[in-house]
Amino acid sequence: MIYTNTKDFPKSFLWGASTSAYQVEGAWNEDGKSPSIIDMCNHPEGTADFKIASDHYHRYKEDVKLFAEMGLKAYRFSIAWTRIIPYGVGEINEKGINFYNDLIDELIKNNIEPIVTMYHFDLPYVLEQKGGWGNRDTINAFLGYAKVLFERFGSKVKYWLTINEQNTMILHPGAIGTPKGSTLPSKKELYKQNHHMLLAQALTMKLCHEMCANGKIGPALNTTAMYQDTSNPDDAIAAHNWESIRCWNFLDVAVKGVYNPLAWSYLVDRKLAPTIQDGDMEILKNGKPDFVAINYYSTATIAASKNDASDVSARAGDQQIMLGEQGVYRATENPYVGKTKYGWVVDPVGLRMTLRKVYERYNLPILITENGIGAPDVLEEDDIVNDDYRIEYIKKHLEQLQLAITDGVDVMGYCPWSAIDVVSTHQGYGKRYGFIYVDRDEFDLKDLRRIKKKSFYWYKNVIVTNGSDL
Ligand code: BGP
Repeated sequence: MIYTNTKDFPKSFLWGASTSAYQVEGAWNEDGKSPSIIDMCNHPEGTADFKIASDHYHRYKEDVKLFAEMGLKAYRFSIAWTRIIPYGVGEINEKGINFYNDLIDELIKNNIEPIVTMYHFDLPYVLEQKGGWGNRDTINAFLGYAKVLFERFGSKVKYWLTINEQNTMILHPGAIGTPKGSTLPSKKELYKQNHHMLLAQALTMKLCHEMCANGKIGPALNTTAMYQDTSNPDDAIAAHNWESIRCWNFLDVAVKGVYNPLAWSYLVDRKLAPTIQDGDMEILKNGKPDFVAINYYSTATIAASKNDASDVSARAGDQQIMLGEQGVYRATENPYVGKTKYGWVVDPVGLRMTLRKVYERYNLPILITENGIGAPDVLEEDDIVNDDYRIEYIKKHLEQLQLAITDGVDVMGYCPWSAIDVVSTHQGYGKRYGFIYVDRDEFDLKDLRRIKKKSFYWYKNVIVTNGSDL
């Protein structure tokens, strides 16, 4: 659809940016924090670990000041469960509470709306040792943690995200890593974990509405539209399979409280379906989100399976390298889209497509909680970082976002990844996403100085003009 006029970004649009605790904070074992599964994982050789990260734990005031200077209206960050309840259940660590209280106060003082992710890949290691998400007790442990968050921060935080990219954790467990000495769980085990996370999420959404009068809560999945490779009807069925298994299987449960029927048939046929206990479906039905958050990076292009081993993609460890599965679908190349240096598809129009599909399917406001380009940024003389490719990437995505708004999609805000440079989930510090450069290398921590990139100034102007000057 080509419009004669595009709609403006809404006045209340949440212009934001994102990070997550383990990728930005550092201080991995300070002030009573216990290790999470992330802290206990092997890191790919040659890449930084998360122990110091961007040292935000010690520099959050300076960082928030920079966020305010950039004009951010919202900041999406995650709270580390391991700082709040180091043993996973029971005793509360007041030092952890204080850190997030101070951070939230600092944001509010600077007119920045805090958007809190409750769980971003970092399960307390003590719970992992008891079976992690495969153990049903973890549902109650999560609910106990959620209760503490709502009690302590509920009067100040309006927007909550339950679990970040549950579909990444289930479909690409290798991207998050596994604690040293353990192997990747089987698919059957992963779908059991998935069911437990879905129950925890539904109970948490209900609890949020009971405890926080103004609270708004939603899931934050990695959601992307797909294209079928050709007009071959078999490609169309395969692409539909992919979409149902990768996206709707997670979102349908989160929003409608039911498993996606196509994905469920696949799970049953492959003997992967989780055991549903009495009362589970009711729990899922009673958890209702107020909005849907999406992390969007790439689209997939899908062809019919050849039903042999060649269906399975080689780079299964990466969350945006689309997977194939024998007898279900295979991923193919799309000649109409670009790619980042790391092989992630760049497809701004795909964002519009994704927003249209999600809105039409669920009719809930949408918050974009991640989108961005990872690149090996270079710090030039006189503290300059010329990240024109980032400006180009975000500009094109915002143009499509505006078209989606014109299409009638209710988009609440845009929080690109990332507010400041952070450690990549599995590709170290060389792969940067931030508007603010952090002066450190993979292993040389240098002075961790903060430097505004070119994109910082550009995004500031976008915000100040409420998106009218992209
Ligand atoms: C998402 C994660 C983020 C972040 C981002 C970029 O899947 O939610 O935590 O890491 O991807 O990914 P990467 O760091 O692997 O480039």
